[in-house]
Amino acid sequence: MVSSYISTVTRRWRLILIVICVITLLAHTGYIVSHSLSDGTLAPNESDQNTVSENGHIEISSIYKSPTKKQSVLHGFGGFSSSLPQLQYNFEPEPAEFTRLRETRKEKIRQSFLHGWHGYKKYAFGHDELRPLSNKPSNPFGGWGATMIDSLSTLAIMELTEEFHIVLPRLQKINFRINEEVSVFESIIRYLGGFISAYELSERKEDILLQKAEKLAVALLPAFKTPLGLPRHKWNTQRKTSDESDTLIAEVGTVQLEFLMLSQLTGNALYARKAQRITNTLDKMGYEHGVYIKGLYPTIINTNKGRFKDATTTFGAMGDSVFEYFLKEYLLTEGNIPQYGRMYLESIKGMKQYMLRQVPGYDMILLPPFDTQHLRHRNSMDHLTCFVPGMLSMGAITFNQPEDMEIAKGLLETCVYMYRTTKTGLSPESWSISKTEPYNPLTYNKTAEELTGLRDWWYDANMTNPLLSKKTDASKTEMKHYSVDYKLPPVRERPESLFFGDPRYILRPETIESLFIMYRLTGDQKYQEYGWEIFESIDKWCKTSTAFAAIRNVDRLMDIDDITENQLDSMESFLFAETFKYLYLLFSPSDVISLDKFIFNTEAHPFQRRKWNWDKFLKQ
Ligand code: DMJ
Repeated sequence: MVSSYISTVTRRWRLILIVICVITLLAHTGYIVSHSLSDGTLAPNESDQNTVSENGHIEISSIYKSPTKKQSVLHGFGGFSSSLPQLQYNFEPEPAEFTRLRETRKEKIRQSFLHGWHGYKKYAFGHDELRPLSNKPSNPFGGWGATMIDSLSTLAIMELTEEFHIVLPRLQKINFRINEEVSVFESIIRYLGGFISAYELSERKEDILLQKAEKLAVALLPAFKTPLGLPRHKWNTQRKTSDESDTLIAEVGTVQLEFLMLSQLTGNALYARKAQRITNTLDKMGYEHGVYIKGLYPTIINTNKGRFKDATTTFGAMGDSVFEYFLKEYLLTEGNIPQYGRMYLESIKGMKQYMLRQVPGYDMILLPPFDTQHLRHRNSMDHLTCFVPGMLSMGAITFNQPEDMEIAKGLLETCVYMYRTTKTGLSPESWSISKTEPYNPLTYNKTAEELTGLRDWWYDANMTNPLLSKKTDASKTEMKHYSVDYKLPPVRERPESLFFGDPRYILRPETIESLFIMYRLTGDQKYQEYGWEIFESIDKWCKTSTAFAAIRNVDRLMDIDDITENQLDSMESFLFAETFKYLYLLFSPSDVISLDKFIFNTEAHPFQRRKWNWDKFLKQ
């Protein structure tokens, strides 16, 4: 009895020992990996190790390997180094006094973010938005808590860990099946992008974030069941219906990053393939679909026919992020799918050839909407277009197109000018300049005297080229790096032909986004200083007793006591997702969310760049 008992026990122990040995062996060979890696490290040579099963599911175990070195997730994957050209400037070590200034500014931005966040938590937690004057909640995005979810990646970046964890238990309650039409685009960029980014920034520890991301994607997928896979504009996730068959080019071209990421993280290739189908559809479009100029997609598209209903291309409202995503898909996938880079370059070529305008005598470049059928430009530009300088500058380095960097700088000067020239220091939603001419690098940013001088010099062999003499224009100042008493040049008088179309400032981020990117790419302190001025104006004019409000008219100077009269009872969630995040990063050390390690979705949710066999995965 006793001996048989002992031998049973011994056998059991042997079995346990064998199991332990097998587990250890598998862990060493990289076969066992959990979702909760401590530092989010992706094995440096993982691109050779992915396996895709027949049903399109990737073996998750083959994607991640045990980390070798503990590193903050804000610095990216330990082993990842891109094989594409380096984007960020090689920053020199900062002098201590500059670090103090930068950190003080960063902390002020964080405090302002917290002011708004606490107001939202107190009066509207779990709702989409807080109305910052009446302190009532509002729910324009399905009521799933847009501000709460849009804020997650910013909370992680600002290292507000406790606040981040306050949100997580609320996520369980969200039901994505509701009898209401929601915007497919907004749900993808704010919610899906927000969940995925937060999951990564939680070091892939908080599985609830990935689960919610997938649940939302599954609820939205039926909206993609159209003849060419183009998603509907709005979708009722309960009834699985939509009242509209037309949508916008930005809306069909702004799902790719999120769906590629979701597939990569879940191992389910379905999402990435849905996204790729849209990209392939766009890629094949020509005259018969209403595309008159290669790469310049018009705005309104019918999802049943896959044909455009107008001929106007814009890099602003309704068009913007389709162009942004071509480049970012290329960066996310490490150039593994050349199609993305080609489509980006085709669009930029068309834009440069047809759409850019310059303002005589100023360093401003305008990018107005353009009628691709009749080759006619408009005079207007909107704030949304101000993401373009950031995109173009990254594309300039990625594809070695130095001219694009100059254009990016000129466009950014226009966007910044719209802030600096108003009474509040905030930019209007849109503006128009009637006196412009086609952009020409030979005459761009030359004063009337310089141009006359050039003409005279051309005819007079004894004269010296006036451009070789010293520039006096204040805007053409030298690049500075770490000055603690930097003075921006005074703003120039408005050209007579400049008018504000929509004088509101609705807390938009695009100019700050471009300032952040341009600063990280050039190291030019001017961009930080511009950003600081904008932050001070937001803090002065938009702050309410509980949060931040949009502004009715940026060119109205109010007595500081009557400030609310010029405020609107609205605070979009992108204030937390984008505006404060880009400001904070503008004053963070340059290796925090480095652009060589991360790309941002269009709602500023960072995704880690990675090496992976995307092409093989999509072909399965
Ligand atoms: C954001 O929701 C996104 O950036 C989107 O691409 C367009 N604009 C708003 C912020 O202005």
